[in-house]
Amino acid sequence: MTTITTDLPSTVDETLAACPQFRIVVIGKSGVGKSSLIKHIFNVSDEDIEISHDRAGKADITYGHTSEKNIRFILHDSLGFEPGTEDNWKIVEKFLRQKSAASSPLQDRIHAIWLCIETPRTGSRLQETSDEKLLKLADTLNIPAIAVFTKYDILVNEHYQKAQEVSTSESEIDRISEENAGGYFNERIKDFQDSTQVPCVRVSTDDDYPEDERLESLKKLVDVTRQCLHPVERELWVLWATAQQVSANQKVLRSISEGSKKYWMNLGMSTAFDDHALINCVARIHKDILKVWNFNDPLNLLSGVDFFAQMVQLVEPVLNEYEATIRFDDRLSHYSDIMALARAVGSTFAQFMGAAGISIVAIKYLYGKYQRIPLTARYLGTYIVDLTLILHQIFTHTLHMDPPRPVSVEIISGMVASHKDLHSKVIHQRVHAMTSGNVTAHFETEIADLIKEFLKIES
Ligand SMILES: Nc1nc2c(ncn2[C@@H]2O[C@H](COP(=O)(O)OP(=O)(O)OP(=O)(O)O)[C@@H](O)[C@H]2O)c(=O)[nH]1
Ligand SMILES: [Mg+2]
Repeated sequence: MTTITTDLPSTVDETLAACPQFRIVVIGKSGVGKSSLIKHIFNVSDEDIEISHDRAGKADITYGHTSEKNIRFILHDSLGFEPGTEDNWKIVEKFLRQKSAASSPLQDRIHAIWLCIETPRTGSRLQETSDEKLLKLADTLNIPAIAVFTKYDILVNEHYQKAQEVSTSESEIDRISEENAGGYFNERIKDFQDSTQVPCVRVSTDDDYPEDERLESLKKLVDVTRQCLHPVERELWVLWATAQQVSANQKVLRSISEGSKKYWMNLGMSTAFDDHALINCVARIHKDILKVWNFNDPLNLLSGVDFFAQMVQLVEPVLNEYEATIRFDDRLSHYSDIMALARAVGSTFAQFMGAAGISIVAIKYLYGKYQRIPLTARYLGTYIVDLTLILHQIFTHTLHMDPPRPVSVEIISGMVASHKDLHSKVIHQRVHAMTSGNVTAHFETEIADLIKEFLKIES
């Protein structure tokens, strides 16, 4: 797919230049569910990161697994410390010490550790001195660590069988088993939590576990991980939001904060875009938002000209009033006019937009110089809200699929169409109201608030 281009530098690339990949260590016994967790959180397959349990016993913590499907993380996979693997402790300890020195660059350091432990069940042991030793070391080295209790669904299933003895209603059995499993879990991990003081998160990646509960458990892990990141390393907040593939809200909040650093600031009234064609500004905003979402998009559909043309078409009604002020001759959108304009601006994309049915007024407006006028604020503001809501819908739609979940032409078109039917009119009216008088100095905050209001995100 031909992708859109822009000559403006990317803010997200600037933020992530010092540390482009989130380095995570995942430790746990063979079969505990490490690879399954990684697949779901980072939206990759076993083959993508060359890890599978067929290689049990061969996990080498010093090896950084990366994936082309998600370039924003590096995984260090390690077995736990079962009896007879004392050498492994020494290897892990040496590696953690090496990779945590405050003197080394942020990108070389370990940013978080997930210690995976199987969720305790009736009759199973939980406390392992080696686990506690590891968490103590992480604390000493100032590496954020989280205890991740895997296969939580098995515990719920145990309680499901008990709940069947007290109720016959399916929904009641589900409710009772979730509640009792939760109570049992909290009781079982209490001593561990008290002695280690690390956050404990229970997760499941099992297909048979209700989807809502499964996704909630994974989102919780993503949110807790984010909360553990040191506030002094704020670029890690953006990086984590970009790397993880479970929480849409983190993507939205970080694309807002990245946008607000430069290109969204005083939207329509800032000098950041002076001397550039408006289309370059829109393309920059579009591509920077995409960088934070970091979709599994091997065909570059979301940065491709087709989707960009769909977006331009969606936002086109914003130009209606402007169109009315243009002379009739200028409004003609004959194919020959578009070809002449395309030749004038030297763009095959302009031809493409013409062929896609976008009016010559819109094309002229986009290929004209960026102007500091309320219409520009309205256009860019509407574009940002529409794009963010559509990406949110694509993301949450694909979240229901098994990883890896690449985007497709059908999914994108479907989400654009449903957004157009359900939300775009209201959004256009709301942004129009914000820009009908003087545009406020912090218009970008109003735009961000509108996005959060629609998505019911509290920040
Ligand atoms: N019921 C249930 N099974 C799971 C869950 N997560 C993983 N499994 C199963 O547990 C087995 C081992 O999972 P892996 O993800 O390969 O475990 P691992 O920790 O990577 O194992 P090694 O690579 O050998 O160290 C597989 O059969 C998974 O399907 C879960 O949340 N619930
Ligand atoms: Mg594995």
